[in-house]
Amino acid sequence: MPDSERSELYLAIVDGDFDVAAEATQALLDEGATPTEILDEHVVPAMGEVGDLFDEGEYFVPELLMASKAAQEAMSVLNPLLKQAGVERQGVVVIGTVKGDMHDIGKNLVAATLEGAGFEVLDLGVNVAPEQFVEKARERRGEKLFLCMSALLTTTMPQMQATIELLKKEGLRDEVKTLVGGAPVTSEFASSIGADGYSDSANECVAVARELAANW
Ligand code: B12
Repeated sequence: MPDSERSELYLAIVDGDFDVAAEATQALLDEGATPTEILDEHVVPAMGEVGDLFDEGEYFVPELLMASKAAQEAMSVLNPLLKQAGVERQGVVVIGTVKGDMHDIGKNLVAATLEGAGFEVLDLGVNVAPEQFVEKARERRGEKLFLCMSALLTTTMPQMQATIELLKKEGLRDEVKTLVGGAPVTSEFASSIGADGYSDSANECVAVARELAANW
């Protein structure tokens, strides 16, 4: 994208200027942009460019960390608004990034968007072991329960299958809908491990969860 078409927020994220990201987010809100538009048109594509720069060897881990901090500053302004937008209660979501994986920007976007769409969200954070997911699911038995797992590393994707297998072993599999996502995850992978749903974006995840809730 040429510099002239990039917003101040987009550039703040790509350049890792975390001290201006919150202010730039507020400026977009003041101009009338909705929180979802800001996510889809600024935060997510900017992180995509950061990923490309990393892939091309232009950026290294310190630049990634600065960019993530800037994206998180933007999210700190958007999260309360996404939550406020809440409508009728849709079900309970237990969400986390799988064991061995510390990436949480996408997971946090999905959590905030589901919360904004009316789901009660229990965020277990990062590096969540199968046992922790299953324990939390057991606590909320009897409700419309969604277990959402995020993975950004190919090496941690097998933890999703391990969690689904543990749900089966513990006799909980039929009571919980499992959704998986994260950059390396595909719908083929989701089907191959027996997950109930997959999406490559936070908004689409809401649509998938709503459909599953409607057909519970
Ligand atoms: C930011 C980042 C980091 C940050 C993370 C900060 C944070 N708090 O999250 C830091 C610097 C810490 C980091 C560390 C590492 N990283 Co990193 N990182 C990235 C980067 C650039 C962006 C990820 C991101 O935030 N994307 C933006 C979000 C919005 O997108 P997303 O996560 O995909 O989420 C969206 C969808 O996937 C979906 N989604 C996500 N979760 C879920 C869940 C459900 C249920 C559903 C339905 C949907 C869904 O919705 C989201 C919103 O639209 C990617 C590159 C890339 N292109 O992805 C590399 C990348 C993921 N990292 C990589 C690597 C290798 C590492 C390190 C091993 C580097 C190192 N040598 O130390 C460590 C691993 C640490 C660990 N154990 O986890 C590799 C992974 C390669 C692979 N094939 O496994 C990537 C792909 C970079 C690369 N090309 O090499 N990283």
